[in-house]
Amino acid sequence: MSYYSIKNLEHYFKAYKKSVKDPKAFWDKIADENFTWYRKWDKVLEYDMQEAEFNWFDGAKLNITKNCIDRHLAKRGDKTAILFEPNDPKEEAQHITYKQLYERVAKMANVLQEQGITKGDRVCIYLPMIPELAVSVLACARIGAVHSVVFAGFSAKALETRINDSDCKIVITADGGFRGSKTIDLKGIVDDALENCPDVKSVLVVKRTNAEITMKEGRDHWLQPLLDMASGNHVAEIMKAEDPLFILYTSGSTGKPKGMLHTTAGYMVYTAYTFKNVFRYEENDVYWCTADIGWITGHSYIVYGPLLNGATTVMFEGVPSYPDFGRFWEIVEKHKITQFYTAPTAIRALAKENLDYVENHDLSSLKVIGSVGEPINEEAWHWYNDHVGKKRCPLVDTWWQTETGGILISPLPFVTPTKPTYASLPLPGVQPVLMDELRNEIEDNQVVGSLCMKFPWPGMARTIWGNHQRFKETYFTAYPGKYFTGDGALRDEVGYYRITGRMDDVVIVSGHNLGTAPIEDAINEHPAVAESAIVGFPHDIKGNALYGFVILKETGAGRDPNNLRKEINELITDQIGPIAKLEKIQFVPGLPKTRSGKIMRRILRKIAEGDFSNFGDISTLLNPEIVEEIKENRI
Ligand code: 6R9
Repeated sequence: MSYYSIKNLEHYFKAYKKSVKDPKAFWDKIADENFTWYRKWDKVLEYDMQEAEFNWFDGAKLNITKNCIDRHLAKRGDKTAILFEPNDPKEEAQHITYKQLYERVAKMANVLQEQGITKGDRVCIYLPMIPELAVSVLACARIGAVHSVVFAGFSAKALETRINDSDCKIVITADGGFRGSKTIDLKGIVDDALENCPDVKSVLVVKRTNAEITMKEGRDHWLQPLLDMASGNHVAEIMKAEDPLFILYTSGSTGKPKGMLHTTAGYMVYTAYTFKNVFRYEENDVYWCTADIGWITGHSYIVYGPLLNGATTVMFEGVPSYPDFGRFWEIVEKHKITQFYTAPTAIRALAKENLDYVENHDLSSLKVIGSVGEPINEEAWHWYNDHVGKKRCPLVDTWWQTETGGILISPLPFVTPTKPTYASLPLPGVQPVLMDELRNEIEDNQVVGSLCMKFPWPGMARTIWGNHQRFKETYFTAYPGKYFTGDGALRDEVGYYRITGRMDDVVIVSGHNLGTAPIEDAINEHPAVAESAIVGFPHDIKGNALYGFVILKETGAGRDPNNLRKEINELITDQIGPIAKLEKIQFVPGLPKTRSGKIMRRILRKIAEGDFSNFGDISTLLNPEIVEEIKENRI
């Protein structure tokens, strides 16, 4: 029996059972029947959960772009692969067929090789949501270079850290980017970042906004003339199953961002399989995920998963509010979108606006709607289900992470009955467990525990670039023998999972994971700041927003607090990006600390939330009196 495309609940249970009883046989068959290989594997899986070593499809040889593009050419050459919808609705959409995509990727691959990029080199991609972004990603994979896409909303400092951490040789960027009514000076940001990146030898620049920029002699090249000269054919590099495919940075709860490394064969098999089943993609569907390719959702479910299935995938350059709050629905109507995948923060923002924005558009093409990035609250779930899905389209609440490569827990449309706020059941091959503080498995229903995985799946990250020890410590030591997700969850009586949120110091603001530590580091650089602590608190639209508790030095005492607040947020914008700005800043004389000097964030979180009940035991604090004082002056 084939399990590549799950048809109904009984079929799902059979697949699931098989995948747990004999995971190797399960993945062997999926990999064997649905992809093109130069050589097949000798072993499906070898692993060691203690050492965090995973080896999937050992001995196999492949190129992921042969699977994303070449193999579709015979049957789907003239089918639209990428449908580009520009920021400005008056600019025409572009339909890039599989044939055209082949040629564009081939040209880009040839250009990269002419620039001296070879297998294993790291390439930083800092581009807005334009077709060249997907083309660059695929071109890297074509030649075996490791792409590191940095979200084009990150600051120069953040870009610099990421370029240096993975030692990128080249940066692909644009003269600028359009986002709603704004333009963003991407090239200027790259120039600033590169002042401290001595190893970057060349920069390729896409023309998008026609902004005036400076081109550094010998380093910077306009991309188009190079593409024009390049051949439209390219022989793909032959890659081993575990060769690196890409690095993508995600925030850690401490220190610098983690460069999660994904490899070739396992990631391919997993993203293709999950895309097919979670979105139930069928041949003439037009699938749209509103994420940015700068995040994992865009990697797995705008580029790789859809193209591996020969799908038409939409790339949207703009924002949901431009030119008005009807933009998403206008695009759904215009391109007759069948699967629509977005984030709760977008849903909450749109639900606040007049319902006419939705109702003025024909959404009857939709078949499946999805959510990702953070827990979707009940109100948002119902609004989305009622007004967008019209109670007719299953709403798939998909839980996963940068680290997991693909979706792990989600309903399958027309298969799994949905339940508001529940991500529901694990996908075949995924074995979640909930653990209590004593490291015992929680068997009871409705008890929150740490969400862990007790068995590997093909799409999981293999390491943190350059720091396997950190990978092991972050994910595989809290619960020995298991992968710890960092999330809390509970299970209901039928085995559905509900994700309750992060258990560490990562706050999800508008769907973006932000580690509080790097933001504190940024603030502490302000000459008037002595110390700071940042926590998340619930926010109507953003899901969470950031609340900063800041202790000032003597020098800050006489200063206008509002000016200080402005300066602090400017620092954060420079160091990390505007997404990390603080919603509220309270100046405090001290922070609640344990005797070992740890800030008691639990208490600060409660204060930020305005929940003054039950601070728990504060008697062990070094300075219990400070709690009262901070509470009194809460903003
Ligand atoms: C794909 C992505 C991962 C964190 C994850 C969790 C939260 C994502 C969720 C969800 C509840 C969902 N998260 N999807 N929480 N329900 N459906 O978002 O990756 O950016 O690495 O974030 O996002 O807390 O641990 P990433």
